[in-house]
Amino acid sequence: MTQKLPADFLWGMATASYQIEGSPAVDGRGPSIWDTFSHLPGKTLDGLTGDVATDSYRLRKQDIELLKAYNVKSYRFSISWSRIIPLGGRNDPVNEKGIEWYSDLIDELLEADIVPFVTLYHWDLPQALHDRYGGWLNKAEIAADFVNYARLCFERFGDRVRYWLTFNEPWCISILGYGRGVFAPGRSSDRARSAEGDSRTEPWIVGHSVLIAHASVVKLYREEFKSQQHGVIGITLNGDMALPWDDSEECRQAAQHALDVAIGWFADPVYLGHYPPFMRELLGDRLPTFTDEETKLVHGSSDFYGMNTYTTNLTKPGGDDEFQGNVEYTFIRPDGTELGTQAHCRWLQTYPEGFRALLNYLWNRYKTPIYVTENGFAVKDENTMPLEQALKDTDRIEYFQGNCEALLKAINEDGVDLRGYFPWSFLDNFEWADGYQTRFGVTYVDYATQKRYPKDSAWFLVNWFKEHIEPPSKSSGEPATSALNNTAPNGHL
Ligand code: PNW
Repeated sequence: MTQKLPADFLWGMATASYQIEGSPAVDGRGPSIWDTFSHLPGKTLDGLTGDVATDSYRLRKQDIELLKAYNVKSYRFSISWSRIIPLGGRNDPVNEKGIEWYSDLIDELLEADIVPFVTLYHWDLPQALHDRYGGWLNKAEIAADFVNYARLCFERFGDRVRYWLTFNEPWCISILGYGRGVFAPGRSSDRARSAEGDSRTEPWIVGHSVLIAHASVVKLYREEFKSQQHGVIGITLNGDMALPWDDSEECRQAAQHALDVAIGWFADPVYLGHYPPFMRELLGDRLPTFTDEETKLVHGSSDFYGMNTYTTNLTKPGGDDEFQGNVEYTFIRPDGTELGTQAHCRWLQTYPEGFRALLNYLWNRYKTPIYVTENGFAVKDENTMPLEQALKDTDRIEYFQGNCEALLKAINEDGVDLRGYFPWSFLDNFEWADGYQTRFGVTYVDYATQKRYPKDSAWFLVNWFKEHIEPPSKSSGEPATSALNNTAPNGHL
């Protein structure tokens, strides 16, 4: 018998505001740290920015038509904070035009029977808050402003949104933004890169602020909105599987250290109530401590586990990169073979067994229902191929086929409570510091014309989910596919 996914399994495609919207100054939007950063010389590949991106602010209706053609059940997008509060702060004016745009998007998705899955923060902090008090470096101020922004979103969109994500990938926000200095705001101890910053302390301070801001917003939602709006809210963490390079105890330990810093840094406080002991060992008093009150606030502050994952690393002890737990990563096995197919990005190879192993690791450790909110592959050199060739994206299909089969087994054979899957990304888009050469889309975007062309992988996914999701049972009242009536997942949520 072929294995199936439950009728209410949520699958869809994902994007983020700054990566697709463009129109940075239209309808009163204020600048974000990514506008500033991407316009500085030398920060992004080819010096490119999100000024136009996939022009999705203007092409919203067209994009929704394409989502309909793909028959997705859900669409994950993020709200640009500075579109709806241009200066970002709790005493700053609200921009009704920006609110209207997202409100229309939500209405149009619901009309198309597509469930909105909304991220509040996908890295585009209002520049004014960075200038005013240092943004994420100032825990008390940023938490209060983030709560105010989230409240506005719940008030204005929460009657129609059942799935909320507070943050996308706090590890990336902290380490890439304040440690390595490769993402906005680009702070680092490396003075060749940045005039300001302290990579030894700031990432851990920022991570702590993000956890407090996240948990404060979840508290607000649960206390003031959940009983009327019936949604679920959680955080989404990046994290790739780490497997020991060989079967030595040292490599096994290295794998756990890698997971502790990549995932446990945020997941342990949220689901277990404390930072991983290894991080305290690694960082000493550079890692902030939670007050008792903060521990209470943070512990249990996510209704589900939002999982962004791309690859698997083989781990050996060594190196002095504390951002990956003083662990060395490789894709080359002891026998010299490579783990899988190489993507355009150095850090990404296919490895479905690792994806299944990570689902099991997270389920066993945190015992919380999982939504895979990002998973995807950038085909090597896709950007320089003729269009017809780029559309035949067999490496991406291989990647998704492997991971889809893996998730099916994780659910049916391993008993993992996995409730949704969102390939990254709906469209090729602005890949941050990597500009536009790295294409993660299942839809090709010709940036000269802004025309969209479905790649073969898009149709692969469409057909795969059509074949594998059980039809809604006739006995249950509401059809499971009705977006408006899609209630919160049941169980202990
Ligand atoms: C995620 N790394 O970021 C983001 O959520 C997306 O916005 C992004 O487009 C996508 O993955 C693809 O990169 C990451 O260096 C950025 O390991 C960098 C890394 C991982 C994830």
